[in-house]
Amino acid sequence: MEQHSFQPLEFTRLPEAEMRENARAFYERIRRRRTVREFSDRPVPRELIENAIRAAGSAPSGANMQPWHYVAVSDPQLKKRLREAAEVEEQALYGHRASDEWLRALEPLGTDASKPFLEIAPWLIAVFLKKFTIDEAGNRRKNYYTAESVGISVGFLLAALHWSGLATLTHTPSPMKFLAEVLERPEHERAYILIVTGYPADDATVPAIDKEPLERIATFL
Ligand code: IYR
Repeated sequence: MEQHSFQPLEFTRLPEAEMRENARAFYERIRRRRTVREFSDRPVPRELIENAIRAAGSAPSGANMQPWHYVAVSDPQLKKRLREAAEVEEQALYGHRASDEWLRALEPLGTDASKPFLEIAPWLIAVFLKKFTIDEAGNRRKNYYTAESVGISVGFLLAALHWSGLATLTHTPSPMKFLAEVLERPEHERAYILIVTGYPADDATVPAIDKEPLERIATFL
């Protein structure tokens, strides 16, 4: 393949004091993102979702293959179908599919097979991973580091939604095959995660959990 043309990097060098302040402010904001399971049905403008997906689409990816596809669902009928399909899988998961060890790990969160938020929240964003990209001529082009790339992109999406003032839930109904079926995605796309977003319910609660401090998660050499 021919090499890209190269252009000057757009980079703004900031005064160090401003960098420190930005680093602190970002941490203060992002650490307040919580996984929310109780949503308000208050509508959220589509523009917010579009811009969050644009942010996700700006993520780095293996050989810039951008191996993701985002399906944003606000249609009540589709949300109902997704909820019904998810609950069928989750009933099997909580009923017999999950190991005792897994169920014990979930116990503190108080989750169960009932997923009302899939109908209540104004937007569901289904994320698909593309092992291949099929071009206009129908040729399959292999993508690289797909799981890493989609994970990074979803990180951008979550940060963008939180930054916009929305609550998010990273939902991984298991198995997720129904997502591609209900949303009619092509066979080379695999469901990766379902992001639920909107305003939290007025009385939403979250588990009182904390994150490991820097010393526990990082080593500086
Ligand atoms: N998919 C199930 C179970 C579940 C699994 C994990 I790992 C979680 O962090 C939370 C839930 C559910 O959504 O209930």
